[in-house]
Amino acid sequence: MIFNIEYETMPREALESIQLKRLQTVLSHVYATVPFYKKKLDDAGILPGDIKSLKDMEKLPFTTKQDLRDNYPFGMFAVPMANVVRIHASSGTTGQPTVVGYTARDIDTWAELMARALSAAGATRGDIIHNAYGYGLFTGGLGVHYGAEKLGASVIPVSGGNTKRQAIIMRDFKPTILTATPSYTLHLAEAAEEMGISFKDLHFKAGIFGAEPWSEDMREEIEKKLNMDAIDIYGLSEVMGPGVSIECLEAKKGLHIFEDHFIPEIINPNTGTALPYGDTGELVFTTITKEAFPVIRYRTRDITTLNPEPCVCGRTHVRMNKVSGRTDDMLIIRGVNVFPSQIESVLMQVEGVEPHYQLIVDRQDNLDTLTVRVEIGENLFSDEVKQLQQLESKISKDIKETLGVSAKVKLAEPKSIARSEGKAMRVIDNRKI
Ligand code: DLL
Repeated sequence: MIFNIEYETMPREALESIQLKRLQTVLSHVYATVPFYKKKLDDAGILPGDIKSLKDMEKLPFTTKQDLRDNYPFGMFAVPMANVVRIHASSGTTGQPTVVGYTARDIDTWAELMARALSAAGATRGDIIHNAYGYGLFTGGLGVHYGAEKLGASVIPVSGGNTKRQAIIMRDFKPTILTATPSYTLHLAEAAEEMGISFKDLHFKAGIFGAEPWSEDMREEIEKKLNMDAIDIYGLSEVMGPGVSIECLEAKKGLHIFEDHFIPEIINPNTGTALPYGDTGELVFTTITKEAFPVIRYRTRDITTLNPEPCVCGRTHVRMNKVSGRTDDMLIIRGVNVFPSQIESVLMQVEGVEPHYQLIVDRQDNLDTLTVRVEIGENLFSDEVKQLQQLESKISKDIKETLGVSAKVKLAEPKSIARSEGKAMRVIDNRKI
């Protein structure tokens, strides 16, 4: 089912004409209400009225995470505080948190888009949604929650953590859709298994996984192990939260961006030049319907590619490929660029290796070293030391052949790598300390 068939299957020309009108309105709005945007546009010598086509967007200056931090906490809000009904914030693990606000209409828009997203993943009002995204300042929990209610589904607001209780709820309430980070899902499955609850006997038809990068191979692993369709959902607090884009159940190939609300661009992260469809680069978003916290050409740091080809599902909105990583998560190991998700892909191909891993980067004698710690299953763990050493060498060789980078592989005991209740921390970069 397509929740909002009119907008999601709109011919390109009609969509672009709506986008332009909305863009012009949002530009006038931020120019009049947010001193940061007024100054940025004045400095660039551009007035909102100068943007006469979507192509003209390239003239607009970018907005960066640093800009949001400089205006902490509410300096980027484009409406008076009296009109803000909700505040969320990013966790701020890499610095000052970024704070975002929503008007009542923004909350409605978000609920509508999340309902559209859930429906693209096959959810209907008859579904029971087990929502294990964290509730709180993180946008995952409440974002999915409002969308599920808007769709008319039954939502279980279980949030992250309390994993054993979650397993019992999954067994007893018989939810049909799971929403969680992929890493927490694996943890949940493992805990359930230990309690004698197998996902194969549960009632899930689909899982809607996002908030962190996960590879195609991880999808295969989850689908096989947990017996459900695994759908990728993407979003970020600065742009709205979950529900900026999602894969459709029909194709499961690329995430449709809700282009009637967000204009995506791909740029070269080093030069800032806009790139054509099909090229890989940094994803940039302009929000065109938000009231409290619009962003103009916001640099996400996420790396992907846009694909405008028609989709079997009938949606006309452009698709973004699975995010391979963030510009700031990319490891440069002796000059070779590596994303954690690429290592994940290699690991997932190895028989007996579990989807729990950690990448440790060090610098020894001015040389970068990469150590990959990966868990093995109980079956392998009982093997002879020699066999395990052979496996380590094999994985190391696979990584070298596939990615061109040398890595030391250390097999870890089953369940020895810390599990996440939200976003997984895969990389320990000791070079930064
Ligand atoms: O993670 C919103 C969200 C919640 C999305 C639930 C999907 C599901 P933030 O905490 O602001 O918002 O983190 C945003 O997470 O810029 C990406 O780097 C990463 N990210 C989000 N979804 C995906 C995904 C939420 N599907 C940042 N694949 C983004 C890869 C993702 N990375």
